[in-house]
Amino acid sequence: MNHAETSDPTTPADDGATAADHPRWFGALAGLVAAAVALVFGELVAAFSDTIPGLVLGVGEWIVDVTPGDLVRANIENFGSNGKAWLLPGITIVALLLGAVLGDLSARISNRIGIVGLAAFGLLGGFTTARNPQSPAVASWIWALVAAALGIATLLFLLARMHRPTRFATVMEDPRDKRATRRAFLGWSAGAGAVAVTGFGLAGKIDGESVAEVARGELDFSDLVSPTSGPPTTAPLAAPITPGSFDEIPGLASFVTPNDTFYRIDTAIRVPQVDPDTWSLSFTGMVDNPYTLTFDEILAMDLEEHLVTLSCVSNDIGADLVGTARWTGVPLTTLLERAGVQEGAEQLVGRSVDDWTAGFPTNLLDDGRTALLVVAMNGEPLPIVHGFPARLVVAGLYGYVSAVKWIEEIHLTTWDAVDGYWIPRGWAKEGPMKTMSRIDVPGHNDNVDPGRIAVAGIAWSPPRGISDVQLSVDESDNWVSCEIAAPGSDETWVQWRTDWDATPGQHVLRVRAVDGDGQLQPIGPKDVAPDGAEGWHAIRVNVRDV
Ligand SMILES: Nc1nc2c(c(=O)[nH]1)N[C@H]1C(S)=C(S)[C@@H](COP(=O)(O)O)O[C@H]1N2
Ligand SMILES: [Mo]
Repeated sequence: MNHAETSDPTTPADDGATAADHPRWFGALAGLVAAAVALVFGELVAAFSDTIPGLVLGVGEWIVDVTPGDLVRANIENFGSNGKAWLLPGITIVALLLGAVLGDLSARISNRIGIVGLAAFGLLGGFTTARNPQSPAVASWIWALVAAALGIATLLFLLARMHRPTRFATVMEDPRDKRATRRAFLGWSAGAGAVAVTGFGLAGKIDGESVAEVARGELDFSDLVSPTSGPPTTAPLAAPITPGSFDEIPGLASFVTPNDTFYRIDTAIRVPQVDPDTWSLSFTGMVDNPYTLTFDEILAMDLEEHLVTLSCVSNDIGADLVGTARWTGVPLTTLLERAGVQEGAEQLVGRSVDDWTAGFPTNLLDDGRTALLVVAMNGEPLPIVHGFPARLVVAGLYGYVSAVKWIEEIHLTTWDAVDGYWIPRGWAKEGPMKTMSRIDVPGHNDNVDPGRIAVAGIAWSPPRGISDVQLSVDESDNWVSCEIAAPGSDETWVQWRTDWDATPGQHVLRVRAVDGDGQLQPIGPKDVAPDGAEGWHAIRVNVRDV
């Protein structure tokens, strides 16, 4: 920028054209381009760093954190998967529009408005990017303020172009010619806009593999565990058992959920990228021997493998925020024995690298249920979105009170001392999983041919297990037991199937399960908040006339 031309950036120059001579949207365009330059600079910094987020992301994380849970209770839990899809584009658009407003006000009233406004952007960006525990605070602040400064410089430069063409243009055209001024302004704006767009594309390209992805790729877990650990005993089944699985039924959830289709729920807009070489897990609080484990130390321990069904408390009747995987890791009881849990330590609180927390009663571990510090999922290192390098999985508890991903601390404390992340946001402090069943085949509203067709689905009630699954047709009280495929354990779902003689017309199919203690699944319906949905899944099927 040539300072001779903008000696006083806060007052319009009095020679040449003035802002009032131009279409009103010129100022807005200048502001929009300036905001874009600042945002894109932030994206470029983020692309080069594993830990500094872009400005938009920083603001997004902050919004997720401060949104009152009771306002958007069920939705907010989904920020980690599809619920956040609108958030970052939304923030970007709002930021660009605010930039446009600032540019307009600057052009018409005073450049000070743009300077102060963009500086405020920078402060918000610095505050929001620095506050995440994964981010280096000082560097985050510096880059946010540099981004804002670049935005301000761009705005002042473009505003100055509105008042008078560049020196280059003066050689060729009359500097008093409004059209030349306009052409120069639009040219510079288009140029700066193109730089921003290019930068944005570049940021996407540069953003390569993180340390976590590289380290995960180098791990070989093919012989991590000798298959000695048998599944816990199963409940006596009232339903007929079929050996094997019903995996061959099209449309039915496979008994083991593949990693790439396993549901994902977390508050992380930016998936934590943890370097296992520098990561460690600490045992703290009410323990006699606080200690810290490295990733290699964990891998060297005796690992066990268990099939466990994990569900989100937000899983509604008939929904799919539930999955079953083969989890490999160290039993929590082994790790806690070494720590020496003190009398009165009623709660185990896990904390992740992004400061998410979940807690459950320590005495739940006394009943022998599977509770693992997990390093592998279905024989592979934990996928990054599922908690690499390590997470907790506790059979029979919803994820929000137990299944801490990217864990770095296990803290023993009293029941009242700590509330996990979702508790003050309106969810129940205790989160035992409820008995649930689901019809997968046929699908709701499917059109089928009359005759004998397979009806199939899943049912779960960890750690109690499932003893019966029953189907009813057309609201009848005649509940018929279905076949159950040999269950993995009481801690997993079961697949069930039955044959149904479909007659032409519209029909309703309902399913309900009985748990391993003989308790019938509650009829509900109850909403997912505050402690998990209840109710029998029903679907409508249209049977064709033939
Ligand atoms: N660090 C962290 N761990 C977390 C969460 C989170 O938001 N952050 N969400 C929990 C919730 S609500 C659920 S249901 C499970 C989901 O685990 P998954 O994404 O591997 O299926 O993770 C749990 N662990
Ligand atoms: Mo969840």
